[in-house]
Parts: sequence; C-alpha cells; structure tokens
Amino acid sequence: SGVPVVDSKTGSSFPSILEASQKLCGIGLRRKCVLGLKNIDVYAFGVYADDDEIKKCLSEKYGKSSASELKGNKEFTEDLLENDIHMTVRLQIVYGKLSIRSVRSAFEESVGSRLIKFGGSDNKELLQRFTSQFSDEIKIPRGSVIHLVREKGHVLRTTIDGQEVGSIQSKLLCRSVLDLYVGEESFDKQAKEEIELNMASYLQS
Ligand code: DAO
Ligand code: DAO
Ligand code: DAO
Repeated sequence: SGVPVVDSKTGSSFPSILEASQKLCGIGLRRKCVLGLKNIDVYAFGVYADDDEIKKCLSEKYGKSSASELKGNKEFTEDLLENDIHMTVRLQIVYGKLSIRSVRSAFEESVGSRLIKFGGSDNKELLQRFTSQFSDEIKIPRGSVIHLVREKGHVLRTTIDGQEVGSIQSKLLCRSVLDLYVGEESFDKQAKEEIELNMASYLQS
C-alpha cells in the first residue's frame, strides 16, 4: 500500500495510507518562534483524507473543475473544512523539550484564536477549562505520534502513541483544528497547497 513519505528536514516518516482508507495528501512543518529570536521545529505533520468521502461530498459541486483551478479556491477550502469528511492529522514530535505547559499555551493561542474567529469569544473559557485538563503527567518526547481525527458527526478524537486521550463532538472544534493545517493562515503554506491539490485531484479520479 505505497511507500512512506519522509520529511527531509526532520526525518519524520509518514505512511501513505492510514486505517485502510485515509490517504496522505501532504506533509508540512509546524515551527514556532521563541522569545522573538529563533524558530524551532516543533513537529512535522501529515494530513490524510478519505478520497471516496471527498468525492461523495463535493463532486457534484466541483466535479467539473480541474485540480489546479481548485487550488487556492477559498470556497473549496471552506467546503473541505466544513463538511463531515473523515480526515486525520498526524503529528510527529520533533522538538525534544516539549512541556505540557507550552502545549497548553500554544494550543490556547492557535486553536483558541480559531474558536473565537469561527465561534465567538464565549468559547474562550471553554477552551481554558479544556486545556487545564491536559495533565502534567502526559509526556510528549521527541518521536511521539499524535493523531487528531475528525470522525463522522464532527467528532474530534485524539490519540498519543495509539492511546486514547479523548473524543469531543464539536463541529467548531473540528473546523478550528483542521484550519491550522488546511486553512487560510495555515502553519505551512506550501503544505496547504499540496494538500488542497491532492484533495482536489480525488474529485477527478
Ligand atoms: O520551550 O517554551 C519552549 C518552546 C516550546 C514551544 C512549543 C510549542 C508547542 C506547540 C504545540 C505542540 C502540540 C503537540
Ligand atoms: O500546533 O498549535 C498547535 C496546536 C496543535 C494541536 C495539538 C493538540 C494536542 C493535544 C494533545 C494534548 C495532550 C496533552
Ligand atoms: O462546539 O460549542 C462548541 C465549542 C467547543 C469548544 C471546545 C474546546 C475544547 C478543546 C478540545 C481540544 C481537543 C484536542
């Protein structure tokens, strides 16, 4: 079922298929500027989607457009984020000194700003209540693999190294998390383009 794709910058390897139907659409890098000084590589990520579901959901609307026409089309991006399409984002941790405190604050900044953008400021408290439950005992060493999975019915399921962390049913949360990787202000612009192009190509296949 295909050779893994290896990110040349970090050496992280991504299987080309996950859970039988999730196909790799593109990989990228999450970097973060610390102390306004230097960028650190935090994790490499791969975005996966179910090609049949993309086709089922979107071929009526976009089936006549070519993949290159759809690349960078805002409405197409919006439809990928809003629809109940099974997607997985696989994170492979590169940074070796990740503390739960920094995960919590990065999460509040990145996911939090989207929850507010797409859902309104009353989600701020909810987010803080959630991140306060990120237990200090959780260890996320270099090489850890985190899956963020959007399942049927807009359920976000999270695992760390195959262990369940939790599932939350929220369309807003699913949308906000996927927006980090596929949205307009994604962490890695080049990755976003590649992901969109591959997703668009599923409509013609
Ligand atoms: O040590 O303060 C520091 C810099 C660490 C930045 C970490 C950013 C965390 C990004 C979220 C990771 C989610 C798994
Ligand atoms: O990169 O800014 C970011 C956010 C990535 C989302 C990571 C979710 C990690 C959830 C695991 C929490 C376990 C403590
Ligand atoms: O749908 O009403 C809503 C808002 C739900 C926001 C929930 C925030 C919790 C963050 C969970 C992160 C899981 C990785």
